[in-house]
Amino acid sequence: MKLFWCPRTRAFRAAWMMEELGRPYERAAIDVRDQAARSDPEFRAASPMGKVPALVDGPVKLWDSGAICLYLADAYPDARLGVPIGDPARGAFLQWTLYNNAVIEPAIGEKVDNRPVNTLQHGYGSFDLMIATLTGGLAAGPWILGSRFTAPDVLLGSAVHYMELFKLLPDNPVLHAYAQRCRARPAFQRAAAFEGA
Ligand SMILES: N[C@@H](CCC(=O)N[C@@H](CS)C(=O)NCC(=O)O)C(=O)O
Repeated sequence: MKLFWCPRTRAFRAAWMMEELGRPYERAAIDVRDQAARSDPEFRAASPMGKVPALVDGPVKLWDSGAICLYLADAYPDARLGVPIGDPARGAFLQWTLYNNAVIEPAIGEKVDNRPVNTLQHGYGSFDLMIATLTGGLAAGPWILGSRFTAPDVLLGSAVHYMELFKLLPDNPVLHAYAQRCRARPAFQRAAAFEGA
């Protein structure tokens, strides 16, 4: 597998997921802040929008962090980062895997850009509703599906970690403790080490 990656971007999630997966892969650094690097033909074939992360796995090409996590969890079940079709927990697995890119990210945009709240019209609800819903989901813990760490924890954990870093998290013991649990994982720490390299 080949992961197109750039430090201090959303590619962190995909690198963390690859480290959780524990399979060999190549990490190809693409500086997305540099137009020439973004124009690299091999990269653009993998990522039509010129964004990271992007993953190539044989004939499979994926260019969204949520899709990458979902694909890897399903394609490599031995890693036990997914929930098989037919398992009653599959619904919650899908719901929370999509929650980051569908709800958390646009809700952060609302907060950062100070946009007016319109819970009725905005598909993501609002920043406060996003936080309350995520907190409710993690109340039992320790992970979003309960006792087992799964792919959505990579996406949600990255989001909570970065919200904490950028001081966007309200005083919320459930989410702070979750961020700490995520940071304690060796795979998280390996992916974080790439960021600094
Ligand atoms: N939906 C994508 C968004 C990826 C994305 O926007 N990545 C940014 C870096 S954080 C990027 O590559 N930006 C470069 C550009 O758009 O020119 C995902 O989550 O994978």
